[in-house]
Amino acid sequence: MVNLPGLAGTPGADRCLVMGVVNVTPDSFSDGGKWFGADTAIAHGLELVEAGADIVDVGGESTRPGAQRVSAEEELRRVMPVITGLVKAGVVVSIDTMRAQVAEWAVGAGVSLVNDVSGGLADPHMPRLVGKAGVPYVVMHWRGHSHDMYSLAMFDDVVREVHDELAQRVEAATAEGVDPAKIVLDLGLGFSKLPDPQGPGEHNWQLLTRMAEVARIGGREFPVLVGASRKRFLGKLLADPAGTPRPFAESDDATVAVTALAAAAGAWCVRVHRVPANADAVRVAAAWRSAGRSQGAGAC
Ligand code: PMM
Repeated sequence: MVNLPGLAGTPGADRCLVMGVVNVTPDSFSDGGKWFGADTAIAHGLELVEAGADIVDVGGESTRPGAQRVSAEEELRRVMPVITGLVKAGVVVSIDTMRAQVAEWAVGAGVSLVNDVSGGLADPHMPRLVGKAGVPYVVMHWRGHSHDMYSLAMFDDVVREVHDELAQRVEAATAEGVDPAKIVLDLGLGFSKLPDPQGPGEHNWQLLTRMAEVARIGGREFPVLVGASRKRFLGKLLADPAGTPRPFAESDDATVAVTALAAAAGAWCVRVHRVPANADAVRVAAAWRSAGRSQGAGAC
């Protein structure tokens, strides 16, 4: 396991980290099937590191809206050779899984972080396993499995409700032995959140712009991971005049814009499919924040 900056026992990060995505699935949201073979997936992971990724997130189960679950055996079959290959090459790897069984294998194989999009809700054994392993834990806001996630997208006040539901997950995880200093929160962009930029129920932008409020729980400011890359709410924002959403792979520039804004607002990490421009954007944001701080100091 590698210590990650900005989390317990490590020095503070001087910039937002970049997590590159390797989906070892035939059906993921924007890149399903592209990195399905182990060799291709490992090569892609190494390419992401070369391009500036600090962490490579490996997942073997698609969470796209409507996706059906795969078995734990199939999930493991997909991720095992990829994680083994990347860890052996010295890459800082995270496992994107909702299953304790998969996380347990991955931690044993040397991953540095467990990324659980269900925040411990999908598998009740997950928090205890993570607590025992002592690795950082990404707790994402989640209301249910992908096959019916939009029917769960009902909020009166999305910021308050996501905050309160994440607070419950933090409490449940810490009760099972997870060190709060190792918890990273994720807004769960696109997961049971409505994507229509004009609609009264638009959720993703409210969460992004009020990220700090969502992540302030019990007097502690938790680090935040932002997963906006290629999500539907960007495609909808960039729809053509006829209202046809921009295809996923053509929203990479918008992802970079979100990265710059989120990093400038203090995000701990961004999870992205195309790394190079995002790696530049977090450095721009770091310079922006640093100049802002020194000017603030000068004014006093
Ligand atoms: N989104 C996806 C998968 N894993 N993990 C975290 N922490 N946050 C996310 O927003 C997130 C995730 C779905 O996107 P993909 O299938 O395009 O990778």
